[in-house]
Amino acid sequence: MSDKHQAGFVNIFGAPNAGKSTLLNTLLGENLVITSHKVQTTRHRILGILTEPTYQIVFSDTPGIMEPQYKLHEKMMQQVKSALEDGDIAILVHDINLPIEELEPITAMLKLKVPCILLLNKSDTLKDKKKIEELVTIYKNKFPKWDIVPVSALQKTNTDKIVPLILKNLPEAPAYYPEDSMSDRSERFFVAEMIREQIYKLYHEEIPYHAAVIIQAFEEKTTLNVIKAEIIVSRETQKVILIGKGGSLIKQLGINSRKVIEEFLQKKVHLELFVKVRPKWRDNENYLSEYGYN
Ligand SMILES: Nc1nc2c(ncn2[C@@H]2O[C@H](COP(=O)(O)OP(=O)(O)OP(=O)(O)O)[C@@H](O)[C@H]2O)c(=O)[nH]1
Ligand SMILES: [Mg+2]
Repeated sequence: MSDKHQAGFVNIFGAPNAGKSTLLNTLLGENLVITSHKVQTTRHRILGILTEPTYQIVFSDTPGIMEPQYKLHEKMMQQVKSALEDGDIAILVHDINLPIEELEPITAMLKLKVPCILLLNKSDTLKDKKKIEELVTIYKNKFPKWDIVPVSALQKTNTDKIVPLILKNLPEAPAYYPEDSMSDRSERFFVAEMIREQIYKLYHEEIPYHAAVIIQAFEEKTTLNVIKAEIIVSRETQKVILIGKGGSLIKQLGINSRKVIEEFLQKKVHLELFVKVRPKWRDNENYLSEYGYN
């Protein structure tokens, strides 16, 4: 038996909503990072670690690449840049329904110097298989050095092709993380993210974009965990919407969040949610660093 072991960093980049986080979850076989049908769901670089006997792939999910409008967005783009610095391989996720031109600002920003796998995602939405082949040819002509694969991250179509392509270029190295670690982030971080995911599901329009979630207390008792979380919004009117008539919506948010958190922690949870208004928090350095965006 050969004792070759490969390990390295594979960063997942792309436009907002391309399906980067969905892809990471599919590759890990686990719902680690949050997803939503709205843009700008992911705000941090989050590691997702896939360990097998002969290799360890340290994936990074990153925020969707865009022109920053707030300091929060600038912080998000810094997270993308930090992933650029230590990558061995890049995965670029592109919605197959979008024109090829929409990749230009992204490749211009990334200036990739590492091997790249371009995934034409959401291929399940194109019923005409011939059209998929045609598109692959067009992208291959434009990016001759890259591996190009049409996939569906959601339906898990063709996603089994990705790891073998990574292993083609992954360096020989010992594992970077213990074999049982799934991420670099804490349970508290993922609990805050799960509440944010439920906010994306329950509220419409601008609310999710203005909301941050901070875990104030995380007490592990023998039979249950007591978790207190603050939801930060930018305006009084958003607080009113978040709470809902007679507290009905915040109550629903608590019920939905508790359910997923209990599944994640495999333990009963007592969850308390508080809403706070912090005007213009998305443009305030102090708030941003207090809320973990640095
Ligand atoms: N039909 C279809 N939908 C997909 C596929 N992959 C992702 N989606 C959907 O696209 C939306 C965005 O997915 P995310 O994984 O959150 O996208 P993202 O690139 O991480 O987005 P940001 O974090 O906002 O940059 C969600 O509603 C997903 O369910 C796919 O292969 N097919
Ligand atoms: Mg995402």
